[in-house]
Amino acid sequence: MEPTGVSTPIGTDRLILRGVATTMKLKAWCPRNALSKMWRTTLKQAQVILQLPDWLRALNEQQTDPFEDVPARMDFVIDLARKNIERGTGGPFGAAIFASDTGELLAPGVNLVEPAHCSIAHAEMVAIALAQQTLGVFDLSANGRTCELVTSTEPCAMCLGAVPWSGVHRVVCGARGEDACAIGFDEGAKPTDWIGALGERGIEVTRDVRRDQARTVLQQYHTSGGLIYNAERIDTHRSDAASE
Ligand code: AZG
Ligand code: ZN
Repeated sequence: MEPTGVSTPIGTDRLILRGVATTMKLKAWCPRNALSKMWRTTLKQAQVILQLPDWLRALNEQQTDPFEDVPARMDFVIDLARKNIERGTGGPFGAAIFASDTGELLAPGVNLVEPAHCSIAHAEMVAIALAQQTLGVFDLSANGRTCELVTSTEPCAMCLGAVPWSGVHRVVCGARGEDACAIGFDEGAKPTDWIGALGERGIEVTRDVRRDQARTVLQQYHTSGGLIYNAERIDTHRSDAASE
């Protein structure tokens, strides 16, 4: 069935948001320069689809047993990261949302930045959004649920920002941000005491679970020539920028 709007719960394999833009050149009224040709972006047929790779959809359907403990949950997301690079379906990051008490897998996520042409499609964001779509809530703590985000590499600045609004009660991390930076990823500026800041909001952080294994996947990606897809920036603070 074709999507008709925002936030339609459709299962754990696909996330549809509004907003595919078409860019076209058209004549438009421009207040400063009178009528001029300019690029305008329209939002007709607006949708963004983040779809899990086929292998992960299949794996998710088979995966019915709960994950009893934290190391088992971490092994699962590290395996997602490894498979994501081996199958060529995205960057070296895996994540998942689990029900903390039962260990039920609520939604997996892998990094889809490159295949989805979407800079926000980090593994953690995909897992959070899919869990919310599946449960039909924007807050994973709704209905008394206690959920945790387990991620093969600790959250970057963007994903860290998303955590308090997701409703998770705990974040479990494998590799450290510095391990991702060591192979060239830009993980953004995080508060020095980001763990304390989450703690003040009642969100516990557990670090370094299977760190060596998680770091090995990052290094495997690097040595196999995987794309390090940081944005190219124009440095507006350069002293010579104005003269160019
Ligand atoms: C990333 N860091 C994490 N933790 N997860 C992703 O999906 C990333 N993509 N780039 N840096
Ligand atoms: Zn991120």
